[in-house]
Amino acid sequence: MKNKNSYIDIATDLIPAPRLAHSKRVAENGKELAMHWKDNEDNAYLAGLIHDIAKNTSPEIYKKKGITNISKTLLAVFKDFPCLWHSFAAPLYIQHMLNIKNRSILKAVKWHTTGRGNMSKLEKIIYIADYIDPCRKISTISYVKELAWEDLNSATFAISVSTIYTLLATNRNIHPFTIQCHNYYYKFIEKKRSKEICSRILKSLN
Ligand code: DGI
Ligand code: FE
Ligand code: FE
Repeated sequence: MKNKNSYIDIATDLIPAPRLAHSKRVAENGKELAMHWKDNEDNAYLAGLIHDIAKNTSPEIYKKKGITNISKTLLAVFKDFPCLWHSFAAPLYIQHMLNIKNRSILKAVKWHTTGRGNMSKLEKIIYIADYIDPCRKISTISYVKELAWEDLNSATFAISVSTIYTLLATNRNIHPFTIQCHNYYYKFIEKKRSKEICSRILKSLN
């Protein structure tokens, strides 16, 4: 792998300015969380920096860039869940454009939007670091931030509640991995705790 500065240069070339500013904040948040939870800080920084690198791409753009091995499953994601293409399709783009092969980084990027059951520490860190970026302007951010320093699983559960609630309230379809993430962390957390988190999130969203 290259050093941090060369990845920042590559990211600056490939990511439009406002998105780059968000990506740098997610990288910094990710690094801080990794430090706190004793995970690899460099991997967290890099995953945060590139997590949205495939935003505003499409199967057409991939083909133009010479990325031809797009699976049918990915094409279906582009059609049925356009918001999720940029995360699910990112590993292909990152391997092709940046030659990053580190599987834990690729997975953290892939799952940053939906989450999933049984995530690695880095996957949870990037899922959370992305959500708590102030650009999102969600009322739940400060509470989720608080949870993230106490317990990654509680923060992950809180985000899944917030995401599903918001999707339902705006009549959007819910991806099976979004639900898988919710159910996994629902079961993981003590019932009294999940009830408390859920009511805090819903109160804050209403
Ligand atoms: O890329 P960002 O804007 O930084 O944030 P993100 O990757 O978390 O994407 C957020 C968007 O993804 C938001 O509009 C909600 C959407 N999303 C997350 N889970 C699902 C979903 N959209 C649908 N339709 N279904 C999902 O399960
Ligand atoms: Fe994203
Ligand atoms: Fe993001």
